[in-house]
Parts: sequence; C-alpha cells; structure tokens
Amino acid sequence: MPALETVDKIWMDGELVDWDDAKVHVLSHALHYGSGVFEGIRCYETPSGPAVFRLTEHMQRLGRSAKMLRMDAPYSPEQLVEATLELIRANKLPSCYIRPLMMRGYGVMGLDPLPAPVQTTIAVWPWESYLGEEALKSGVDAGISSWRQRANNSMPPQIKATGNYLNSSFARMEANDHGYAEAILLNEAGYVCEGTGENIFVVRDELIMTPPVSDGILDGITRDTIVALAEDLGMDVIEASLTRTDLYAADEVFFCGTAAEVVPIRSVDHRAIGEPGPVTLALQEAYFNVVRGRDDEYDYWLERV
Ligand code: PPE
Repeated sequence: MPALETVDKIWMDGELVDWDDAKVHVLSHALHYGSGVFEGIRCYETPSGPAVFRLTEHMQRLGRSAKMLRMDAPYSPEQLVEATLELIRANKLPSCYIRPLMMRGYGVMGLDPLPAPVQTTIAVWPWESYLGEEALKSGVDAGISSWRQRANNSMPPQIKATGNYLNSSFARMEANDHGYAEAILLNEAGYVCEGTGENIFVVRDELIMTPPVSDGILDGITRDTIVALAEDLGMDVIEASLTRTDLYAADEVFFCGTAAEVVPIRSVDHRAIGEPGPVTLALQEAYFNVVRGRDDEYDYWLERV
C-alpha cells in the first residue's frame, strides 16, 4: 500500500494551510466518538481542463449527513463547492480525490456532541482507483462478510458518518485475511447491502438489479449515475432485495463508488462469476466517458475547476 501522496495545501475553515500544518487537537470529539461526516469526490482530467464530478450533489449529501448528526453546518454546499474548486486550483492538480470532513472538534468531552464546535476541512490528493488498475480490467474476488451491515436504527448506513466506517473496517480486514479484495455485507435480515466502500449491482438474464436504499446502504452517487447510464443504453434496471444466492447465480456482479469507480467482481465466496461481462464493461466505459468529459449529454454533472 503506497503512502499518501501529499500536496501543498489543505482547506481548513476558510483558510488554505500547509499540508503538514493541517492538525487537530488530540481531544477532538470526533477522534473519540466518531462524530464526523465526510464525502469522497473525484476530479478528472477532461478535454476542457480538470472537472469535478457531481460536486454539488456530494456537498448536498454532506449537508444531509451533518443534519442527521444535528450539526449546524458552518458552510453551505455552495460555499464548499467554491472552496473545493479554489483548493484544487491552489494545488495545481489535473485530477485528484477530494475528501471534505465536517467534525465535532475540541472543547468538551462526553457523549453529547452538541456543545463541541464544528470544524470543516477539505483535503485533496492524487489517488489511483481504490481497488487498483488491474481490478478495473480483470475484476476482483469478493467474499460475504461475517460482519453484518450497520442497521438503519443503530448506525444509519444512508449517511456518511466517520463512526459508521468502523463496521466497514471490520469487514475489510476480514476480507483481506481471507484473500478477497473486498467484502460484501449483508443486513441482519440476510439481504445484500454493499461493499465496504462501494454499492453493488447484479446482472441476470439482461436484468440489472441493485438493493434499495431501505435495505441499508449508502445512497451512492455513482450508483445513481450507473442507473441513468444503464437506462440510456436501453437496459432494464430494478431495485430489489437480493440474497447471497442471487450473487452466486448472477451472470455479472460489479461494485461502484467514487473511489473504486466501476469494478467487475469475478467471484463471490469462491463461486466463479467469470470474466468481466458485457453489461459491466459497457457501463464502465460509459462511466469513464462521462467523468472524463467525453459525453456531452452529461456535461452538467461536471463542475469545472
Ligand atoms: N457505500 C459505501 C459504504 C461507501 O463508503 C461509498 C463511497 C459508496 C457506497 C459509494 O458512494 P458514492 O461514492 O456516492 O458513489 N465510499 C467513499 C469512501 C471510500 C474510502 O474507502 O475511503 C468513496 O468512494 O469515495
């Protein structure tokens, strides 16, 4: 695992600070109690310069996550969009991953987060596809986790809260131990939810299926993009609760997410799915065309730096 590739500046509450100076206190509330919300966004090189994919929608989701934690967001989505574009310009990056974070900071301890101040940061860095370039081409082996997905009434999966990801980390460590590239989490009822950092799609008999948000998943922006692109390509997409058997019996299965992009799954629990299939490859190509500014129809999803 390569170390993080550093850049010049990080945005902290309205200031651009040097990368090495972007620090918080060890008694920051979020470090102890997971009281933070975040986003993952990507900026791609396009023929008309760097552009951020669905930036406003990511910042709106951050606002919804903050609301769930009863954080009064100190910055509006529009202000965070501007801050992000300014930061990418300042770091002179042609493409990058973007990580906004809104967290309960330093000042009080104890479980009630409300008295703790809210701190907002945005960091950017060059980040290759999360599961690797080879994964995009050849697919990955995935395994169903023995850990269950966080539940709607304990740690709502629909929001991107930092504390939620302890659950993802349990599953990811176990998957690595078993030789899988990624885990697939089921909810307590046994239905398929998602990967540790990706949504999931299943293809069988030319029908594309993905779990509904109510089964306990993040309402992914890449997921939404894939649904739109599939419909454009004349493919049928439905939301359906899926069992592990639906995964084993699938013609194709793939993950999608901002960091991971669109990744074919070639086996689940040692049951072969096969080489990346035609639907996955068509959607992967369509996705890269959109994010890289090669599809005019979706130009409105690109926010230019
Ligand atoms: N589910 C989870 C649990 C998740 O974390 C992500 C994003 C998705 C689905 C896909 O959502 P979207 O990016 O809106 O399509 N995970 C982010 C963080 C990954 C990480 O490991 O860090 C991401 O992809 O940026």
